[in-house]
Amino acid sequence: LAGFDWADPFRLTDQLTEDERMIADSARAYAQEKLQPRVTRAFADEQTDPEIFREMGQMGLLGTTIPEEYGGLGAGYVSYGLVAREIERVDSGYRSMMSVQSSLVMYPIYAYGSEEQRRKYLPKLASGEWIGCFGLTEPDAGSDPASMKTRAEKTANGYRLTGSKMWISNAPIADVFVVWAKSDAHDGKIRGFVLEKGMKGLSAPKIENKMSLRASITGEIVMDGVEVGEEALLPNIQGLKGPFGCLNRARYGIAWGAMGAAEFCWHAARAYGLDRKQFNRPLAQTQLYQKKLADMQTEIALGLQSCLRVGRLMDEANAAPEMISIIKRNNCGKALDIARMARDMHGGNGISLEFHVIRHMINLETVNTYEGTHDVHALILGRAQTGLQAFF
Ligand code: TGC
Ligand code: FAD
Repeated sequence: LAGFDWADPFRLTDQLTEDERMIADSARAYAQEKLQPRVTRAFADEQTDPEIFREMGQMGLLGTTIPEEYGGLGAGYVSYGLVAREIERVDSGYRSMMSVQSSLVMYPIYAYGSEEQRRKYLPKLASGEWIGCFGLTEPDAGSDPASMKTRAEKTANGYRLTGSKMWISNAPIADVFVVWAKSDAHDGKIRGFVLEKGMKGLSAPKIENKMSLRASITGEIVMDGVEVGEEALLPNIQGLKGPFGCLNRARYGIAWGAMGAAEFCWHAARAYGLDRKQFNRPLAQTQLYQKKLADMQTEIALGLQSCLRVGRLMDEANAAPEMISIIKRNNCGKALDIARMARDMHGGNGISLEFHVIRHMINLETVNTYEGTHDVHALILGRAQTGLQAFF
């Protein structure tokens, strides 16, 4: 029988291509060398450094799946997932910054945009020169985006947008805003628009005092009669499947990312237990400690393997959204459990930012909620297997 690598139980690495390994290695080197040293301060001070977008752009970490002719890396979804895992090993907020830019801003412009929109926006978003945000959620429309109130009225030359979006990652520092609104000119159907910083009537105030995802800035988007031309409309999509098409990609990335945060917590708990002695022996030599480590290892090994399977299907354009609901829901929930367990295993030190586990734990509360809450994904899966709608 072959040997066992405790840190890679199912030998995920062996299942990757040479290119995928290289992309993961360079994302890991960047994240560990450049992000890890500044995350504690950024989280404590609730500071987002826009320079990180430029750095990620230089490393080719923005728009991993977007073709090279538009500035992307032209790689597959497994590569994108591996990048998310490495960035979130440091902080879910940094992964959020990356995945909003890649899946929620670059992807819709690439998939639903005109050739002019692609050429205008994608290269600058890929390099990180421009920062993007995605406005779907509203103060009164979270899990139920179909009830959004934002409206686009037809004008002589284009549209006038009125409404407000809530809880929008990157918004206060964004140059490019992909927003979704019900359009009078299209029978009230949901349409996507690309707005730009500085447009009259557009503002993005910061949401203060977040206790989670503090290294990633979040804001509102206020649209007070923002007038845009026809060229701001994303021409090639209408209806909720527009934003959902983006969410499929982002949710998939989150499933990998959450496992990165969980792996950090698992490794930290193992190292802590080997180092710390109580009752004259290492904590790691107690049965309860080892059981917790075994639970973490098992859930992470299964979670990563499921991500790889769905990623391979995405690369074949053969994945169903329900598969993504399974891995987003389960991996976020499991990562949150693992982070809480790791926090406990660190004892009093576990509540200090210096040991990182409580930061991951607090961040994962958001990750479990955004992009469809844990329970909303249960309802998606319940509907898929019973045929019965339980949302309302
Ligand atoms: P429903 O009737 O299910 O569907 C309406 C239309 O949309 C289509 N559709 C999908 N298309 C592609 N992929 C999917 N996953 C799709 N899900 C639905 C569907 O086929 C239909 O199309 P058509 O042509 O027939 O009209 O819609 P519903 O209103 O009943 O939906 C209910 C529910 C709960 C499933 C849905 O609304 C939902 O998923 N809610 C959660 C909302 C959410 O995820 N918001 C995320 C906001 S963005 C964010 O959080 C970013 S954080 C990122 C970061 O910082 O990292
Ligand atoms: P609600 O929908 O009000 O849900 C509250 C609770 O009720 C949850 O437990 C939910 O599971 C439960 N619930 C809801 N409906 C049902 C039902 N039918 N049956 C049973 N239980 C139900 N949005 C964007 O558009 N863009 C972004 O960039 C973005 N970034 C975010 C960043 C952060 C830090 C956060 C916290 C959120 C972000 N969001 C973003 C918003 C996020 O997607 C929403 O918070 C999420 O979809 C949940 O919506 P809500 O907060 O309105 O909660």
